[in-house]
Amino acid sequence: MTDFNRLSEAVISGDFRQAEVLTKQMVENKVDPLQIINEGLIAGMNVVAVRFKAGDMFVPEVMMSAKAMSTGVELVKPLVTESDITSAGKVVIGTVKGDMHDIGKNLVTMMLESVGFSVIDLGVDVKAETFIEAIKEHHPQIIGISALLTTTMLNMKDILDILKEEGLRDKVKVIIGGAPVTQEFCTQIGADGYADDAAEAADLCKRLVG
Ligand code: B1M
Repeated sequence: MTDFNRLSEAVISGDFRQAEVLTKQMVENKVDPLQIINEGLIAGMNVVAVRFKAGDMFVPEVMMSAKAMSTGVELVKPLVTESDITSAGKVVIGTVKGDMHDIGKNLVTMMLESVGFSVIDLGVDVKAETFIEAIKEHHPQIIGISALLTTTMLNMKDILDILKEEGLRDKVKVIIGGAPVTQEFCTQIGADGYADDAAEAADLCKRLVG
């Protein structure tokens, strides 16, 4: 079994202490931080996703897996975001109203910071009005909205509507993402871009700020 497999197993079994020990060991052994995330932590979470869907894992167990994943990500984060690039731009990000999923959003945040964006993270269950207040306060070039539920992704449209009402739509680009979100949905609600994963989100933001 490779170290990546062991780390995936720790995520799957929700053993956050083991995830911490293994991630620390890999960091000390100078393993590429993005490989730790993709081949260890996300690989484990992908198995959790399949088992949750099949009814072989339940919410409390998935929460333990999420905790193990976040424990690993927090340890790797400083290495990925250790960058002396001056700010590439400002992004306000959050998970849409009604939705508590934050693992993907946190990875997108980390990836954006690693390519030099300064990111204001509004957290989860973020109301459209909160995005508006943040735009007025921080003047970002981009807002990023994440949704993991087919029900809550519909709330993304509310944010675009309220941006128009407030006369802010042409002042900020809007990007969206999350497991149920597609390019088709992005076009349908009139957002400026969709990204399939965190690395794509960083590329998209770079393109949008020109
Ligand atoms: Co939830 N959950 N969950 N869950 N959960 C899903 C999403 C689900 C698909 C599982 C399933 O049944 N198959 C399902 C939704 C079904 C649907 O809508 N059709 C579901 C459900 C039903 C629920 C509850 C309703 C369960 C319940 O209570 N009965 C409940 C809802 C709570 C709420 O939000 N109101 C719930 C709760 C939870 C937990 C709390 C247990 C936990 C979340 C912990 C946390 O986030 N802190 C959880 C988890 C972990 C999952 C699964 C298993 C994994 C999600 C995840 O973290 N993936 C998920 C199954 C799945 O997604 N297939 C599931 C790993 C992460 C790295 O990927 O988030 O997709 P992802 O992010 C990717 C890309 O999507 C993209 O980049 C990321 C990195 O590459 N991306 C963006 C994400 N955001 C982006 C934004 C961008 C750009 C790219 O621009 C701004």
